[in-house]
Amino acid sequence: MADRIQVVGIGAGGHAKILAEILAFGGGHELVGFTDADPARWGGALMGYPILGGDDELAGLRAKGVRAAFIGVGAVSGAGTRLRACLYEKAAGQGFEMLTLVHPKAVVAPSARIGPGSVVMGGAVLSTDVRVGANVTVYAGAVVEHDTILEDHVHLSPGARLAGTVTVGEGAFIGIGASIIQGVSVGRWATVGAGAAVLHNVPDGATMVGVPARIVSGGVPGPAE
Ligand code: JB3
Repeated sequence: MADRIQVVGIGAGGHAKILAEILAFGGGHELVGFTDADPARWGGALMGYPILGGDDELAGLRAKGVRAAFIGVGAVSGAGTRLRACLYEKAAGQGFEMLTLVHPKAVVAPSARIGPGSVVMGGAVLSTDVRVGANVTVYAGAVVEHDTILEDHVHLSPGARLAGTVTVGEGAFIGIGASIIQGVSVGRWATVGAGAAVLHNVPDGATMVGVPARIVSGGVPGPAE
């Protein structure tokens, strides 16, 4: 089908597989393949789609008419959201349309807004007047309640639960099953650990873990138990 929009995925691991499947639900796109940083994988395939080479291939793909891209890396060990942000800025700067992908079994309120390059996976809920920036990942089963703001490059892991009017700052990473009560602000590039119960604001760049959550790095540590 010549009129389908050609797409490249950037990164060819576990996260990318999920996005390839979500893309296929829509039917209006053709995934031409992936780039990957690991030369050992070049010439191989993921989900039946070719791994075309490294990110140096992107400019040539764009010139050949590949119009759109998604960031296929999730939380590659140690790189977190910063690598995703860097890849997003690079691809957008090369003129790729950064695809917004929403799984058909996600629940998205009509008043919610989702920015370019952001992904909402199956079973996730975005409630009334939620605002999602660019290149945000909302993993399966995450619940984002009314008026909450997810700034650019935020990552919500599976089953994270955010009450109403929470703000999650640029690039923050929220771990699997973490809960954040209403009105709390999570700072830019902060980390909330798996299963944490966040009752107070998280400073920029800090890591908060536990129930109730306490700062363990990057801010003023909480009192010892
Ligand atoms: O836990 C869940 C539900 N998902 C995890 C996700 C959030 O993070 C998942 O289980 C993994 O822990 C992780 O997924 P990701 O980022 O896809 O990791 P992995 O499966 O290890 O694959 C990463 C791929 O990205 C590898 O093939 C790397 O070589 C490649 N990569 C790393 N840096 C890159 C770059 N590819 C490109 N194109 N450019 C890079 O800079």
